[in-house]
Amino acid sequence: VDTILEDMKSFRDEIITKYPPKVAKKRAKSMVINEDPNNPPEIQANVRTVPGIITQRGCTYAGCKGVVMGPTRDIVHIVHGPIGCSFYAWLTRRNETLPTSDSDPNFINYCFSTDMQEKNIVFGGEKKLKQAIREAYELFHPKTIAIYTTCPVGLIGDDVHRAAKQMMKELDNKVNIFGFSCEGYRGVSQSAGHHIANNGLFRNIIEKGDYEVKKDEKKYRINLMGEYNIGGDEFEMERIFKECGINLVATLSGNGTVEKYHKANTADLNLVVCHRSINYVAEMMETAYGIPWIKVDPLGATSTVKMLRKICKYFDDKELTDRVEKVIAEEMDKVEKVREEIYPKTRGKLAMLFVGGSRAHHYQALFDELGMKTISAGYEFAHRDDYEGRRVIPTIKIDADSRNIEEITVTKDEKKFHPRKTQEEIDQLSKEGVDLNDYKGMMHDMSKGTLVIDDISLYEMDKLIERYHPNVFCAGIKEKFCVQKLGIPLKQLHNYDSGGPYAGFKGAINFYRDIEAMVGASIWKEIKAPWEKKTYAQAQ
Ligand code: CFN
Ligand code: HCA
Repeated sequence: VDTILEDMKSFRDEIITKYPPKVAKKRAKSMVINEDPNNPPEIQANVRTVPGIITQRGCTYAGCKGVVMGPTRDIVHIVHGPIGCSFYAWLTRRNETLPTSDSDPNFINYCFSTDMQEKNIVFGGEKKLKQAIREAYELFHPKTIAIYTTCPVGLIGDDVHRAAKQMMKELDNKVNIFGFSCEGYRGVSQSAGHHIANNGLFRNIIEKGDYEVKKDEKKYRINLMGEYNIGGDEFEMERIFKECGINLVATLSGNGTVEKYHKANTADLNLVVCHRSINYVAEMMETAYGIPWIKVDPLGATSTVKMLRKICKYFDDKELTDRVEKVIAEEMDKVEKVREEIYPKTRGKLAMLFVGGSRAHHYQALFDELGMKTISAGYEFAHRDDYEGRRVIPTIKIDADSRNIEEITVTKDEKKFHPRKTQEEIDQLSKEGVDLNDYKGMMHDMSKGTLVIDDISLYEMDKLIERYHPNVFCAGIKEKFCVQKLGIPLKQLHNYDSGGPYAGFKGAINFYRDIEAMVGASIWKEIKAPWEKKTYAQAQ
């Protein structure tokens, strides 16, 4: 490993020199050697992909509809646009749902779209959208309908917000209808879509919720934010919280319902799993209602333990702490038994992770537990703080880009300000050493000399693999078969292929087993990468 890390500097420089000068200048800033993990170097992130480069990124619509809003199962999500946009966001993310009864709504299995045609592009699609809303209401009687705009809708200028208002009136306000202007091209990646979704989620749902904690309601109330129940992760977390006596009020948005979101304001604490996608709502809830948020990471058994202890530290209650420690001891016993058996087979192997805006960081802990070394990693669309870990000043500024959303001015004096914790109390907790906000980034947790690449290109990925032959490469479906044709197994960290859950204790065990099977399979040696064949001609 040490030799690899020494070589990485020259590898980086070689890659950059292959690019035309202008491109090289841009890419150089996004490819950095993590020289001092305690004081990570600056990295360029959240900027436009150089046109012509093959990127891993998705679009703003994907971030808004697919990621943040999509998992809410009692909303009818209507995609206003050509059918492909809806089709390609139809269950591919493997966000699981589990209604509690037949009357508990679950619309996730449906794919709602206005299926815009050329005629609608020329003459406008608002009529078609309104008809779609009418039909969806008659067929499914949802309490909430959300509309998502795709690129062509933005280009022709359909006003989905006006359509939403008109339809609410037509349906006698029996259904809450609102729109998201999340056209794919609006931002440089999914990230802009997260922001747009957060603004709409806060304004149209959370703000309309309850603020009163009823007398008979249980204590230790938390919300789980930025947890989307991929492969059942949220179910495993629910299980752990239940064992510990921690009360989960709402999860945003895995297996989520508007009904639960309306109770979110009654929680004591917000746990933020994916900071990238939901930090805006977390900040707004802290500012508006005084509910503090902490970053947590349930990926990896040790991270899960840390998460649980962090929650205990916040509540500072012996009864809770004792119960949680008992759960930790029992669960870790089971985890360790499996880990000890697998560790000798995975120890010393190499991993690379290029995913999204949080998993490329969180999953490194699971590889650490297997004794595997992450030599290179990067996000698709994260921001500098996700890498460098610097504090972002809390702000309640609403993105002016999301049309029809005015600045929200919620003051602490307003009645709805969370009654149980004032800002002064929060400040006091913080002074007492309660780790309210943990602002470490990915680079803090990586070894010295590792190569960190933002928005990696296909070319850079190919070259990384050619030079360092990792034992496993972690990315998504677009990369999967390119990488496997090079003789390297690819683990999808988005949808877990068909596996999961990977969060929590049971998840860690699943992950250990799946990775062991991948890195231990001899079949990969049979696949020859192009450069291992005689006929391979290197492009200059
Ligand atoms: S579930 Fe999350 S954890 S929400 Fe985000 S940044 Fe995507 S859909 Mo794919 S797997 Fe990925 Fe993260 Fe947060 Fe998922 S790393 S790219 S937009 N993501
Ligand atoms: C998205 C969703 C995605 C894509 C996964 C992939 C997901 O960003 O549009 O590229 O394999 O997790 O489903 O990130």
